[in-house]
Amino acid sequence: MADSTTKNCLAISGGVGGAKLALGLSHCLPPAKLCVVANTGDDFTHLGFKICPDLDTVLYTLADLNNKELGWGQQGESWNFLSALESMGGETWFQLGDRDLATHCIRTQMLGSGASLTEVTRHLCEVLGVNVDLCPMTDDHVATIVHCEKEDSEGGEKTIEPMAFQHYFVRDRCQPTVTGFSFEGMDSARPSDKFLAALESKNLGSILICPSNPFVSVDPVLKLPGILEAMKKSPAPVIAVSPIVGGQAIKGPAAKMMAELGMPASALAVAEHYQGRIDGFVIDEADADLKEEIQGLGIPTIVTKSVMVTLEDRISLAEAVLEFADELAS
Ligand code: FO1
Repeated sequence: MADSTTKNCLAISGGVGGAKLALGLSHCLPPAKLCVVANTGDDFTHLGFKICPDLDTVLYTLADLNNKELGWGQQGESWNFLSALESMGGETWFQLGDRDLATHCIRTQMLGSGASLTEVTRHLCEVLGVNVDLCPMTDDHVATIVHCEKEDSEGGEKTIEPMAFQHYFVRDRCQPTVTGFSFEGMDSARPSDKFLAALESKNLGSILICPSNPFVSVDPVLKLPGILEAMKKSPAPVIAVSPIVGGQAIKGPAAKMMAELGMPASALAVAEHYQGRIDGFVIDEADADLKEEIQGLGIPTIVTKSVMVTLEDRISLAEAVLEFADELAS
């Protein structure tokens, strides 16, 4: 068996695609060998609760509690809180299920008494029986801001309006036209200790960028001060899995964002976006014809089945990526 089973793996995850690959990896590696770092740029405080969508999507997926239809929150949810809230005139555009609410309540309470987001996440993993090392990219405040085109009421000249991520993603259903992104708090944010420790581990064999949105799920992680330098210093190869297959995003607004940013929604454009920050790239069989061009960027590339429908798909993609890491490392 490739020696990746003895090497540590660090997976950078955001959203559903990241959680799927994280699950596949958790079936290939002993828990102590897998660290999953989740984007926290989507986090926000809503109705007084601290909500961490990308952490919770991985947490629930690894605990097999995730709502597979919605892609967020828990399966078998009840919505009594939300309907009571609605009857009282509360904000219900961001739907909080009753079980999911317990997570936000515990997290808000622990943060309020001084715990770090890392400590909160460790507690949630413990109580939900998740023994993979899941941690936030940072314990500091970082908020992804989506810059959107705004027509003034008379339909006159267009202005650009900075929008909080969840307002863009959920309240406005990703409809606004995106012109760019910024990350509030980034300059003074520090990577979490767990993230840095995983990156600096002597036994690190692979750093995987999961098939997540490059702009709003991956870039916030890579833009944390010191991370790119630490990744370059590490002997472990950095491998990204394309979230774009056949010109489409498997889930979410990545393809729409790329079009609005003037980029073709293709795996090649994703590779160009990551160029200089990755050592290898993974594309789906549907995009096999792009392999030469991507390798022409100086990025070794493998073609495999990257669309994950079943658990077996998740596991075989994880195996393919770990094997690729071993090849690049040797
Ligand atoms: N996404 C939606 O499209 N609608 C929702 O009402 C919604 C609620 C929600 C509650 C908790 C949570 O952790 C995630 C939730 N999401 C919802 C998804 C969330 O906006 C996204 O998962 C990320 O921010 C982007 O990956």
